[in-house]
Amino acid sequence: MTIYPQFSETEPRHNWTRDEVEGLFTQPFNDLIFAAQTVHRAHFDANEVQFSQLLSIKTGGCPEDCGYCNQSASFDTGLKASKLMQVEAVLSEAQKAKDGGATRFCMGAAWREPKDRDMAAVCAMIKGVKAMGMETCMTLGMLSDDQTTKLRDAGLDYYNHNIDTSPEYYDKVISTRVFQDRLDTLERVRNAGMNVCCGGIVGMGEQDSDRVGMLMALANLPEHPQSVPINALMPTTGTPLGQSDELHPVEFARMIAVARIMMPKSVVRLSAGRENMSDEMQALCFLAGANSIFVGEKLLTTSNPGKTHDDVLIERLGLRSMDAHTNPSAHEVPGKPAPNHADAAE
Ligand code: SAM
Ligand code: DTB
Ligand code: SF4
Repeated sequence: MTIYPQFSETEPRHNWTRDEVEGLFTQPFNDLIFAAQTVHRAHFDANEVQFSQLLSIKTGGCPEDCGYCNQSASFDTGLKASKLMQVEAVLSEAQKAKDGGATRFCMGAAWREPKDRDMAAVCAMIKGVKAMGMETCMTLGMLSDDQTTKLRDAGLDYYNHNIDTSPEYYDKVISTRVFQDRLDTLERVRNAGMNVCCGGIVGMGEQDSDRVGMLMALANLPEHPQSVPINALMPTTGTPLGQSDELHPVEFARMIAVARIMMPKSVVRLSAGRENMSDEMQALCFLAGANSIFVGEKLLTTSNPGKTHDDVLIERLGLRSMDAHTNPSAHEVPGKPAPNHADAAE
């Protein structure tokens, strides 16, 4: 009789084989959750969750055709496009997020890549949010070397750039870029010394093998992404994937648990899709090793449970807020002093 499952290694590894990962996914659920909790507790306080808040700083009209996204100009979703927000307006939203309990602020733009003329405003947003003491994250699409350096010098803590699905399923979801484009930007971000936030979406009609492939692609990167968002598709009418079947809650929890085991020191984020999840399902995800959620009424453009509901759930589960800058896998991104700074003059 097996009383205890095989414990997984609790230190990061980068040589996961398909057989091993399939083995993790298909073990009995209780064994999987036990292993995930064991790995989780080796590096994190199991009752701490990071509260992050999103803001869409530039909405809609995107030239890419990601089949899940209501912000693509290729699909008629009824979403109104808008220009890049003013820096002051972004900082005012960040302050509200902080007052509401968020310790991390993630700014997203519906761009294929930023325009150089927008970089000064984007960097001012980073500096302003950082000065409030929150962790900063941005997701702006593909980056050039120069843009990457500018973000790093502004002190950006994390750059979010998802691989979204397996390399094999990628061209069924997106035709305007290839998987390697994503890897190239991730490499730039990593080499510049920023922390990487990279994950994907489930419930897009992918096979079990695609969920295996996606986690292998993430965990076998030269460094584990310090932050791994697992999104449940928020289906929108008008997008090619708007009618996809939801993944069963147990399969979703398995995805979180396997991500936790494969990337033991990373913050695993229970990201989009909480609006459609029961409290019990979310509790299962925390048990599986998720330790961050997006708070607030809205994600970027779609709805989220909101503070009233979340506060009750968080209290019911006895969860506490994780302090900013305590991710054990992340490094500090100090930013470059302004040219007139005393140290810079040396
Ligand atoms: N345009 C940039 C990009 O794609 O990298 C940044 C913004 S984009 C909205 C950020 C991420 O949000 C995507 O990579 C995808 O993983 C996620 N996302 C977008 N639409 C979603 C949806 N309907 N459901 C779940 N996740 C979604
Ligand atoms: C991530 O993986 N999920 C967040 C964040 N990174 C940028 C975005 C979720 C977006 C969900 C659809 C929307 O609200 O527009
Ligand atoms: Fe554009 Fe990002 Fe949406 Fe793709 S996911 S259509 S790149 S905003």
